[in-house]
Amino acid sequence: MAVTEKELQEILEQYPSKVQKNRKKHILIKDAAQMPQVIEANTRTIPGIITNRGCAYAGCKGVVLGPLKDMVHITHGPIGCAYYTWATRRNKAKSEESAQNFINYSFSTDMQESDIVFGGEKKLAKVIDEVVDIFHPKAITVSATCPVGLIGDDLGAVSRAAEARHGIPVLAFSCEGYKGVSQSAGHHIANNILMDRVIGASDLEEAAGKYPINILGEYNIGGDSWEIERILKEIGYTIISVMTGDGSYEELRNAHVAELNLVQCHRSINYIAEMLETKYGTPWLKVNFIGVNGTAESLRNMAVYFGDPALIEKTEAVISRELARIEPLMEQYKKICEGKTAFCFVGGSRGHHYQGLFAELGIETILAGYEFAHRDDYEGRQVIPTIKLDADTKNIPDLHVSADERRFRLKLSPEKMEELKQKIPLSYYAGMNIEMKDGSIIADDLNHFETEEFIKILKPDIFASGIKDKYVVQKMGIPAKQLHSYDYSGPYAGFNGAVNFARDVSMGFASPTWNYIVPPWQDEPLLTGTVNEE
Ligand code: CFM
Ligand code: HCA
Repeated sequence: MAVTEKELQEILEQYPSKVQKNRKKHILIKDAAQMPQVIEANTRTIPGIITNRGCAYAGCKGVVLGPLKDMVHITHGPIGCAYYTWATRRNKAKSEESAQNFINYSFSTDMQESDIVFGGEKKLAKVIDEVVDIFHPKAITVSATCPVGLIGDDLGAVSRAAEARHGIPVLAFSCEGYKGVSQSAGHHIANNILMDRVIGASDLEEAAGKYPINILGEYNIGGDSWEIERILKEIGYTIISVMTGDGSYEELRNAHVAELNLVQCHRSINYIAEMLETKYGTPWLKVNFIGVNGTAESLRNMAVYFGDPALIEKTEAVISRELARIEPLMEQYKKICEGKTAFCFVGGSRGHHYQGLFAELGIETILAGYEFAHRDDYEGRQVIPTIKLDADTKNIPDLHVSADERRFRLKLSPEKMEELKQKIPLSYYAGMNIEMKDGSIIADDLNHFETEEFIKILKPDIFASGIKDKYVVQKMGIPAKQLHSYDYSGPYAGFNGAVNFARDVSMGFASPTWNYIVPPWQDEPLLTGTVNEE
């Protein structure tokens, strides 16, 4: 099933003309002949439209800071904001018996009407004092919600005074929900302050183990990071820090000693990847540990980067052993999944990352999109291959490309790019538009109206999205899989994750439940018009 230009136009025509003009720029039918196809992204949602997007506070406190387990994260605002970011994302964390872990707590100033009228600064200072008294954390974060910005509470001043009182870092994040156009603004705010105050703050000069790496943009949803770490540790990597899944303040302080930064979710953390490269010269490599092929390819690229024959050999050994183990299982699920179609709409990277895993099961993604990604996530980005710098000159050996040129990778001439491509494997960041099949739909900031319209036309076999639209679509008779929280399941990353995903998706297809639901299009006409009796 595909959507024709005419059908797309019919959906859009139901909007007032101004909205129609706007939404048209956010939806594409993939056509390789027209590449590069431009899509509008990272712009404000039209008021009144039901979007799936979150806010800057959700992106800062909920996404990037929340998983750091040994810090107390205080929400300065009404209780609903703290509640919304309390464990629903399923970012798991565990600690040794003696280490601090506040992951199960939700801390909030519980702002009331009187605080809005008279100001909430005193209340915030009191909450910080109570937190220090009761929990003795190493560090605290304070995140702003919408009303804080509106009434002008000075989070920075309160936090600085608390730092002086207690002698621990109290980091203030001005991530008022309304900032920017989505949670993406919050990622950036969190990235900047973590880089400024935490990352690289320790005196450590060298990593204790071989092949030291950081894993950026991996949040341990449903245990993903634990599966990725299992594989990497077995190959012989030393994981300095994970940002920020099951991560900690202590680990982040050592992040500067890593020799390579892996970037799993590019959208939420590319700012830190870039800043680490500028400040410490640590290159970054885009990886994708979702899907069997994605995982194997990422492992191979990492091994090439370090270039050690023993590491390359061990990588291949682990890959072959894992493949031999999981392939029969994947094959068994493939029998159920083969030939099916998926609708895949998630935040800022999963809408793309999961397509490979679907394809491995024989499922074609016919519509995909991001809630809040930027244009480079759709259109791809030219990234210079990640390669180790010469220790003395800090240049790339034999390639006449200086560290600075590599840093400002987009400024390289096409000739130099070509020269690089010929000599070393290319680690570019291919966007969604490049990889999807012709005829498929690519939609940015899809809303609930459009979701229902596309579902009616495409009738996909599985709907992969989030909590906000899952149930509407399930009631239309289509199995839904949450790709944010994994619906209480996981991990879905790495080799074991691929099998878990295959099992869950197959269960969705095999369940007899769907036969009891009559989708609306079975007893309602899709198109209205008069029938010619002749
Ligand atoms: Fe990155 Fe994420 Fe995502 Fe994201 Fe998110 Fe998430 Fe997501 Mo929900 S950091 S962009 S802001 S991969 S919380 S773990 S699932 S929307 S696609
Ligand atoms: C967020 C978090 C979220 C929401 C998930 C959903 C997550 O955007 O604030 O809408 O189902 O992954 O928990 O993206």
